[in-house]
Amino acid sequence: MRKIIGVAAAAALLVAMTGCAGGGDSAGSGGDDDIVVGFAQVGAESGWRTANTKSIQGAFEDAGIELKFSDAQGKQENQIKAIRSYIQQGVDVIAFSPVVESGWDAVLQEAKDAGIPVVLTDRSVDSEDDSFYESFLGSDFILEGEKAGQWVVDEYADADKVNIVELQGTTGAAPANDRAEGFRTALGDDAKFDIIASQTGDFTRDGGKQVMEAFLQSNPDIDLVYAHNDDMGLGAIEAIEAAGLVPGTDIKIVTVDAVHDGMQALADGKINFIVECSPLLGPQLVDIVKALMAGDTVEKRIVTEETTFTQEQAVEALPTREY
Ligand code: GYE
Repeated sequence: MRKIIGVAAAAALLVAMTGCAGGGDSAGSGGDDDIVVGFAQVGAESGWRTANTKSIQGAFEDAGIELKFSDAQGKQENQIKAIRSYIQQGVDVIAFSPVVESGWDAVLQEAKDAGIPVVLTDRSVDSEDDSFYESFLGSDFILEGEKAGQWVVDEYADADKVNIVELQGTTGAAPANDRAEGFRTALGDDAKFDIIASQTGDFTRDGGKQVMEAFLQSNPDIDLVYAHNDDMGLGAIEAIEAAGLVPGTDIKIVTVDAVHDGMQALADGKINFIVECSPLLGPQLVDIVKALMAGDTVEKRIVTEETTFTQEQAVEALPTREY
């Protein structure tokens, strides 16, 4: 009898310990099985986003952590609704990639009041109060814009005049704001670089195509397209070809992301340079969630490491690319 009680007590202790390691306020018996994370995604606007969603869903599945996932279809109000619903459901951690930078303070305050830690992935918010979130995991978009601009400076070192058109990302989104800024910083005040037109293509292929068609109609003399992502660059390629011009030769193209279709176009000579932006944030997000649940401190800012690709480098990298 005593032995049976002993075994039961040991089992109860084990349950208590693993329950504790699982953390959060959800009681239960498993370890990571107990953690519930709510993730509010931007949408499915680009190849980057699709790869990002896949990385996040795959990483949580591998880790055995329950992930509630919502797709905001590019609308901030949908994301706010999703976050509110995660708060109501009492998830352990909320993660999201903010569609735009501003307008988050109210809902973030609600999460804070509910004691639910928030992790920003990919894009940041412009809130003054950084106690609204535990960590921001993602790229340095200003640096990406600077890398794109630096390539232009080097490529056109001997030119007298360079007419540039810019396909901007979603208006108000951190990567649109920052990639525009970084690019201009790199070009500096050299008057030979002239951004003759700049408009949003909303990070989509279709948007890039339509805006580029309009640019081509009103500007006969475009030297270069700077697209804030590959998808808009791919749309621009279609518009350029439809206008009877050769992308990569008649009009050069520099983009950001380095997703598979972009890298293929770079290898094919239709894009001239790509600045990488990694969407593979899932495993790191899982690590952050686990650390938060264990009560460990997490870095407030975790910057993704990334590189750049020329056409030759794309040919080499393509066969082993993960996305
Ligand atoms: O570059 C673009 C996507 O936020 C970094 O969003 C991300 C951007 C990415 O739609 O393709």
